[in-house]
Amino acid sequence: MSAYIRDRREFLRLALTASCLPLLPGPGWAEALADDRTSWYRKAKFGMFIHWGPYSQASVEASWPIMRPKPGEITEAAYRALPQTFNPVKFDPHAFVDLARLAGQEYMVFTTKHHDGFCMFDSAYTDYKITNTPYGRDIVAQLAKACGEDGMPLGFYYSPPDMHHPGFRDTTKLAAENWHGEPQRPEWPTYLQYMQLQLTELLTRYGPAALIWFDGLNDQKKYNGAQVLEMIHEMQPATLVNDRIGVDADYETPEQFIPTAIPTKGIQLTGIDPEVSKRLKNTVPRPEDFRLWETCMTINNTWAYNKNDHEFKSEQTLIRSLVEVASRGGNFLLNVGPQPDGQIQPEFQQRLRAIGDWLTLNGDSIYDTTYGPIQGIAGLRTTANDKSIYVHLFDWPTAACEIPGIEARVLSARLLANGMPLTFHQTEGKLIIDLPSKAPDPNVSVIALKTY
Ligand code: FHN
Repeated sequence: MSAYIRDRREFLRLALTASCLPLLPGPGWAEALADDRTSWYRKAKFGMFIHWGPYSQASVEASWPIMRPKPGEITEAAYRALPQTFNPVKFDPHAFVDLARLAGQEYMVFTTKHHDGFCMFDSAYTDYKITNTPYGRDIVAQLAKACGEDGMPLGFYYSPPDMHHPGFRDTTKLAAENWHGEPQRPEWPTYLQYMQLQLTELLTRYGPAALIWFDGLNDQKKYNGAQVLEMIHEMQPATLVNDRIGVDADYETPEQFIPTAIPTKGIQLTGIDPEVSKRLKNTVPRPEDFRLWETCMTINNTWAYNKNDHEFKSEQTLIRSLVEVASRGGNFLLNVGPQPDGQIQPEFQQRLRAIGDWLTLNGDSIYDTTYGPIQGIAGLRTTANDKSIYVHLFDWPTAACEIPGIEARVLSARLLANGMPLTFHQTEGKLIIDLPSKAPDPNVSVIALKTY
């Protein structure tokens, strides 16, 4: 594990234990981070997304079976009955944290409430919750405690759409009829208040909330996002917020795709004009124009556990996706959907451990880096920090690697995985690096260029 990770984790562990978890951090803790709020996130680069709830018993996606029912799939009544049998007796929060650590994932985001409205925490404002199941215990509390003990930043996914609350929609109808929500109804303000009360529970009961991952779907302005942000930051100033409650907030969240250009402020990632995208594709923005962003992605095709989904991405695809994201300055939030018994399936574990093994040798080229100075060369990606440029090679060149456009003066070059020094020469902005015949890594090999 790179020195950077050890030191940072030590800082976090001290900061968190000194704050007498699970109570809120002591005075000054959050404020100390508040003025440098995104620093830990920019350094962490790689996180674990967790989609988990009673729906995992039915091998269906979270919430969508009642919002957009498909013939032959589970009925709304059967979906709503799932909590009655939910009993993940093998759930061990430390196992989730340990797997994230083995994968090299430096933060976690957990579904506290998905669109179906079921709460994986013991909310005082609803009976539709984990403590009213055969399992009976607060999952969020256990995960928060385990994360606090490990110094693992924990974020809360929270869905503003809520199919269960009568203020969000007329619940005498099937969700399929009004899942967008009905802000025109007089009951709507009661839902906004419910949402604020639950966010208050999440931000005052479970220790530091690294971030709130809203998932507002469409017409997000109806949630009064600016007011929600203000309330969040009154309780925890350091908590980051994503872009899915109708306000830009701290970072953008392309889902299941990696932007082809480095995101910049004012340019939307999705639906970008192809011409604009092409023009932006290989440009390297000024740091002040960069827009913080995070791609979230599944390992197979489903967010929730699905025993029938065997389309697992290969470890090479996942490692290269992490490199692709990091090379454009983004974070990579890779998802697991735990089984109904509380364990994470072996196919996910195997891939996550493989990514972790790669990061153990090459993590310095990902953690605490930003987008590299060279973009748009097939089979080659770059990341950078203040002292180095990291060249990621997807395909191993035969004798030498020729990189145009590196303006910084290169002081040394080495293979990151094994430290092997490399000879090179640099003329008119072109860098030519002599390479051994065999690639050090079958997935992505990294050359570290010291530039300062
Ligand atoms: O509808 C959800 C979906 O179930 C999943 O939670 C993803 C994760 O980002 N977000 C929404 C789809 O955009």
